[in-house]
Amino acid sequence: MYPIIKEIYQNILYGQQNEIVINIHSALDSGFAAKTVLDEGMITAMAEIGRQFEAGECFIPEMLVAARAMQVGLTALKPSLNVDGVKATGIIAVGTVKGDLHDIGKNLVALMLEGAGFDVMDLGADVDKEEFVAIAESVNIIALSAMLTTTMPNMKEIIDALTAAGKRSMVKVIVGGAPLNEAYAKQLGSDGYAPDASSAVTLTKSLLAI
Ligand code: B1M
Repeated sequence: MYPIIKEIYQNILYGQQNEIVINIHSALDSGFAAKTVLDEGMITAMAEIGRQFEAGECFIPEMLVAARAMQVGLTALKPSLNVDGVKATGIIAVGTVKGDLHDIGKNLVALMLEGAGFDVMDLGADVDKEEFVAIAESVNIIALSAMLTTTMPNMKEIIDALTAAGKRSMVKVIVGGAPLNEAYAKQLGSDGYAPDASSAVTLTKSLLAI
């Protein structure tokens, strides 16, 4: 790993919010692509925190501190993540399902969609199915995130609630999050699955035929 990328990685592990902003700017100024900074420095650090948590080597406070540094880093990186500069049209609602507080992946999806030119309505985390039903006719796509095996089934509840309200045909529903896969997404009755934020942009464009 390049030294500056390694520093960014460590800034997340140790929750260093000021340092991560400085190092991200310095990496971008030295010619590193935003995607390299994100994938190699930042996402790998979150995966390492997850590994440490699972192994009992760190606890909730450390995960929270890392998550805050990640969020600050994402904000610093945001202006550089607009990949192709082409303005896409469509309104996308994004939200993490009820019972789930993980919002970094969802925020990254929102950020990449915005970068691609979509209008994004960010409903936040721990979102009730009623809230998705309420906005269904105002958006083209609803993008759902779940990070816990226990909250994945809430995606089906949202899709069923849209059907019960007679709104399922008005909106596409796409899903993502670490515990999901293509087969589960099909089983839910969703319109598509994206394993990561850039795939979410590609999927959104293909569903809206852009
Ligand atoms: Co939590 N947590 N956590 N956590 N946490 C995980 C998810 C876990 C895998 C850690 C572990 O044990 N290894 C584990 C889940 C196990 C499981 O269910 N299989 C876990 C657990 C158990 C828990 C608690 C239950 C712990 C406890 O209390 N005992 C608790 C649950 C709280 C709740 O939600 N009710 C909890 C709490 C937390 C914190 C609050 C401390 C914090 C979250 C802070 C925040 O988000 N603001 C936290 C964190 C930080 C993590 C890990 C370490 C990192 C998650 C992350 O941000 N990754 C995570 C371990 C891991 O992921 N390896 C873990 C970086 C992010 C960029 O990736 O979110 O995967 P990710 O998003 C990706 C893709 O998944 C995809 O694109 C993104 C970008 O490429 N994607 C989508 C995501 N959403 C999408 C939507 C789409 C498309 C793609 O729409 C179409």
